[in-house]
Amino acid sequence: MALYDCLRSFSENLLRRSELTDGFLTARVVGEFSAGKTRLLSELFGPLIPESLMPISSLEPQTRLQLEITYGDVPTLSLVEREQDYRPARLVRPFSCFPERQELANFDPMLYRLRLAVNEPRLILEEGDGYGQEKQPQRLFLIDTPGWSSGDDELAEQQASALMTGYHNLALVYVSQAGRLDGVVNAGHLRDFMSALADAEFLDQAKLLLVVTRCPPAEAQRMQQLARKLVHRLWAELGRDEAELSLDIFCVDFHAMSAEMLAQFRAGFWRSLLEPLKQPAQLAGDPWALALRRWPDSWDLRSGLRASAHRLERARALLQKSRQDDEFISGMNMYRLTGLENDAMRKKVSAAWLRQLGCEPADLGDWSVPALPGDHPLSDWWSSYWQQQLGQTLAPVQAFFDSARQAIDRLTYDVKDLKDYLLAELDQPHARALSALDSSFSCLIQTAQELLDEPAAEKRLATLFTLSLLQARYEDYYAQHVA
Ligand SMILES: Nc1nc2c(ncn2[C@@H]2O[C@H](COP(=O)(O)OP(=O)(O)OP(=O)(O)O)[C@@H](O)[C@H]2O)c(=O)[nH]1
Ligand SMILES: [Mg+2]
Repeated sequence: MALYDCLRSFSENLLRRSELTDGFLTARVVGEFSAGKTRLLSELFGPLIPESLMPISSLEPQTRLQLEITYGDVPTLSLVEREQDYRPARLVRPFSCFPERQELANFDPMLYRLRLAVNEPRLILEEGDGYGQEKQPQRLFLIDTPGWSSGDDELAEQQASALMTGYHNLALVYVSQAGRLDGVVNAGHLRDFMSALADAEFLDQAKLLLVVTRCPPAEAQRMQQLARKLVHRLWAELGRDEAELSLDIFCVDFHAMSAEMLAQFRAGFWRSLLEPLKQPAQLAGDPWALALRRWPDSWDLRSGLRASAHRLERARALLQKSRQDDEFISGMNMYRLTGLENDAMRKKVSAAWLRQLGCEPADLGDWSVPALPGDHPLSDWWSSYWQQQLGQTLAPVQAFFDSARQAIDRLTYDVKDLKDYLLAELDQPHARALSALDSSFSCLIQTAQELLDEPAAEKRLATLFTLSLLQARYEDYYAQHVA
């Protein structure tokens, strides 16, 4: 039960995501009104967004405040005050369903945002946002921005331009309807956008994901080429080199997409978006594995495993050297001690003993098991299980060597036969020490040495836990049946 408690509290602590903070890194989704920006995000997250919180897409200018989508254990939608990507968010109010445009009319788009949290692990930057030095996990933000209006609302126009790029960009996503891509209004907007893109600060190099919506599948290839040419032309007009821009183009028609096509689009979009992070492909993998991979080297248990095995080996080797047949200190007898004072006699026997064992006196007194650093998430398990079990295994060994030292310290001329004397004093402690080394826990330590070559931290730990539970159950069972 004690072991179970240790493991349970460890697993709860390990998976607590309280350390997750807002990163500076963003990917903004930009384009004209009704281009399909909001629709793109809804399609991307699909069932992860509950029906009631699904952002509204319509044919009128719809999105008024920036909508930040980021990671949350459970889906929530709230209004937050947050002026810049690098400022902390202050919760203003939560929503139980997505608000209409008019409901947000009094909130300045430059100061307020909506925040939608979804349980999408790809929105966690496992290694941080690449801005600060720390490599703690942080939230990534995908931000839906208000579209450019048709040109008659100058204020909205200015705001849309101001919100085009973020402070620290992973990528920018530009969305356009296929039919409007080379239209006059959009061409002007795209030019403005490209110059903002050229000035923006990126994690890596400038990165653009261009999504062309309402594109019939038959047109997709031609549209790809056209869009690429257009973007490269505008980029060149800014005096920039093609090689300085990473560009991926997606031509889609969300209305006419099979489930398979949608899945393909999603996978391709995420791959392209997250590519600058250069994170391992199984980013959305097992949360235990991810958490364990962030452990500092000083938390690696392998040195403790090695040290434990080393203690056992030393104990075995010394016990073996300490007795040859019925003789504990070979080649020594009372005749060879004739004429010596008590002290000199004891010194001589002690020296012979140490010579036989091939060690220093200190080696026989130190059987302690190394502790884990105090902040180690397993320090509880280690001290109340591992150290305690290993301590039990080694205590009789320590007791044997203590008895030997005491027997030597009590030696006088009254002893007639040294061999008989030592046998009487040490036979039982020696037998107890040997049998203590033959324990289920020493078997565990021996078996666990095979884990030293296992590269995956999560496998090492899972196997170690399984072995420890097996060993504890065995001991419980054995103790009950002996009783
Ligand atoms: N047929 C078709 N309709 C689409 C496609 N993409 C978006 N739409 C529709 O176009 C309309 C506008 O899409 P939204 O996602 O609201 O556009 P938006 O860019 O967010 O617009 P604002 O928020 O006003 O800036 C919605 O009715 C969408 O369902 C597409 O690929 N094909
Ligand atoms: Mg929108």
